[in-house]
Amino acid sequence: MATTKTDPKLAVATNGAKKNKLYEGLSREQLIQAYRFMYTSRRIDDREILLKRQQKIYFQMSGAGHEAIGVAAGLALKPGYDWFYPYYRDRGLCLALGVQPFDMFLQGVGAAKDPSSGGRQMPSHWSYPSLHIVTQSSPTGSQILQAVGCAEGGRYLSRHANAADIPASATPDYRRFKSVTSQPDEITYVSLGDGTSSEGEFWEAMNAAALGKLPVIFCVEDNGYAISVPVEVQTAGGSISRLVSGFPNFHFEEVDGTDPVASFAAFRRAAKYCREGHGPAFVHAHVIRPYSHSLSDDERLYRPDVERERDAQRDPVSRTQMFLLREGILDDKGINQLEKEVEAELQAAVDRALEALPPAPESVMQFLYSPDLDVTSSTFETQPVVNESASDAKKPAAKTMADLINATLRDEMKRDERIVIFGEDVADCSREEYLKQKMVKGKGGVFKLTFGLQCEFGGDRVFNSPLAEAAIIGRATGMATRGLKPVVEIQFFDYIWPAMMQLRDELPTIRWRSNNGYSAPVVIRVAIGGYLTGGAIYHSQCGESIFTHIPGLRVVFPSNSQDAVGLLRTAIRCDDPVLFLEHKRLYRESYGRSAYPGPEYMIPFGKAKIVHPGTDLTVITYGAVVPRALQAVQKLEREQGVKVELIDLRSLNPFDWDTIAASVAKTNRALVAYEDTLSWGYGAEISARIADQLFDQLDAPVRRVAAKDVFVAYQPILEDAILPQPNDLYLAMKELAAY
Ligand SMILES: Cc1ncc(C[n+]2csc(CCOP(=O)(O)OP(=O)(O)O)c2C)c(N)n1
Ligand SMILES: [Mg+2]
Repeated sequence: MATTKTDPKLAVATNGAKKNKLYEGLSREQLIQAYRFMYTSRRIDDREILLKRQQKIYFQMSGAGHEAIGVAAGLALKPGYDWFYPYYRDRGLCLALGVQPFDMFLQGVGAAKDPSSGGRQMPSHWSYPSLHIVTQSSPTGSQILQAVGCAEGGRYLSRHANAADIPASATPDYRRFKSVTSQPDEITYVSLGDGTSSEGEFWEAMNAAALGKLPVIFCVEDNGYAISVPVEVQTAGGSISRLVSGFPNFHFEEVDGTDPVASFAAFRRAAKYCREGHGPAFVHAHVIRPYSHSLSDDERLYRPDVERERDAQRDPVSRTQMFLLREGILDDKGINQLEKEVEAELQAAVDRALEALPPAPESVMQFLYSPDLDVTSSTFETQPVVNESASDAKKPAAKTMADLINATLRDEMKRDERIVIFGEDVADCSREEYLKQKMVKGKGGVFKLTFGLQCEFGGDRVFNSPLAEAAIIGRATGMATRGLKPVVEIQFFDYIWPAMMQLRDELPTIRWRSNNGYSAPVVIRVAIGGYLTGGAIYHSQCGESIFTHIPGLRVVFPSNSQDAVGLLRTAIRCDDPVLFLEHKRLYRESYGRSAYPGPEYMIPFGKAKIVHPGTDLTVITYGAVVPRALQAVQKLEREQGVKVELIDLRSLNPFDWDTIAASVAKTNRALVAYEDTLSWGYGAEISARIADQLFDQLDAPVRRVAAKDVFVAYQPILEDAILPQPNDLYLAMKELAAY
């Protein structure tokens, strides 16, 4: 509970039983404090509205009508102990948790010293690490799955006390920059509006919380509207409580969220249920929205006066004031004095905030990636350790990419207890008794990349998720926020799209939008690509440029076993989120096999590899096109004597511009080859950069070879015609060399 600032002299002098009367556990002083928070919240809204009209701030979102439920939650839960994923109407909650009005005005003006984002995020998008209020975005509902992951992370850390330790001998990794804490009975709070309960991610989160019996309080603040859409058009039957009532393991509350005492009681019961470990709780709070949705909305266009007046009767601020008067807790004088104090405090806060300096324009790129651990640095450059001196018979066998990814995951899990692996089918067997009784061998992924890991490390470190991609990424993000290292799997790149909101608007934005207050260095392994003869349209897609287009996300794409080891280890140890693309066709290819280069082998990101040196033409590629291009390069050299320099980029963001530039300076010709569809693809950016920055070096146009601008078809004849083949590459190289 936040510390009280209320002057005890404000309270009406009482004696006897009344003095010590409790209201659902709240003392008279606490009720005065609650009123102070509520009144402050409303008056901050009013102030901000004025400032917005004066064009001194740039956006306003009010918490009006939601003050009582928010303050009640803040009083029932513990800042800096429990965890909070609020939404934009939770001004009352944030004040009760300890956020200062001045901090809120700093958000409004977008000050450099705004502690939530340094001027990067809108006001009412809360982020206060010391209070455990986790950075908030703007998509409705994308915080809910992260809250579930946060609760899972807390539970994991409580059960794995050693996970917090970092051996002094360990080479530097992300753990050095993450302090992890957890409490055995902590709760994660998450709130949302009634409209937001229509988002699919809400239902995925409810399911995951129920399955895991997780200590999450879901609070639906039901003001009856989502902008202009009324609840009966939003929620079948008009009641979210009714719809969720079948979820098992939940404690349910439905409460008048304009009544602080009833709201506090509901939260206290919910919190008790969660702290005792029974499972999640659902608080459905009926509130009002006395102001329009935001300052850009005029609710009179869709709400008649009669309805708005009916709501006004339930205004939580005036209701609470009446309650205090009725109960003899404050008299008129006390109310007046409290309100005057709040006004004076807000005036001073506004005056100071308006003087606050804005952020420096030069700072815009700061905190897109970790400022502590540079993934391109020599920290991540180690040499392979293979017993080369062994006699031929004893030399370690060359292994497939699939084998070596599995070996790398195993070694990293041994080294770092914060690593958890989950996704669809990644466990050996969810019904562990079958494994224990040796009735089954275990699956370990549809491509068997995680085979044996559950058996070795246990079902709480390697487990199957429900079939819900957004939930995989959202939960992983919440866990990583708590300091874990989730290494999750998306079974097929073709099915990554349900997670796109998390992948585009959440995961890569967390560090930047919180001004380095939070980070979530998740690793996402994704099986990608075609050349499968029969993979067809939904098992063959590429599309990496959609992800290299996202600032804040690292993207790597190995073409052989040894690179897969080095890049995956770097991905796991680094402090940024990484999309790790694994080409299905390369998993078990004979091309590019190698012995395991050892448990410390790493490759820095942004370092290409010259697969074949040459002087006549530069070919820039990656992934499954590397072996195809190599065939073409060898044929061209054999038949025409043309020496092609073949560059495997290996990592796509960051990418190795220096190697490209040095090669093109030598060959004066460049071809970019990739498996994805030709237009608007990854090669377009590389070609544009070459044309822009190396124009003087070129003796020929920059060319691209890629897939046709169509989906990948099932019939192999069609697939061959669609995807770039060695002969397409050969012809393009030959023509460009002769240009
Ligand atoms: C995914 C997404 N879709 C649309 C919006 C635009 N939008 C912002 S708030 C809002 C309505 C939310 O209503 P509700 O969940 O009931 O919350 P309330 O504002 O009423 O508290 C909409 C449609 C958004 N921010 N995110
Ligand atoms: Mg609403």
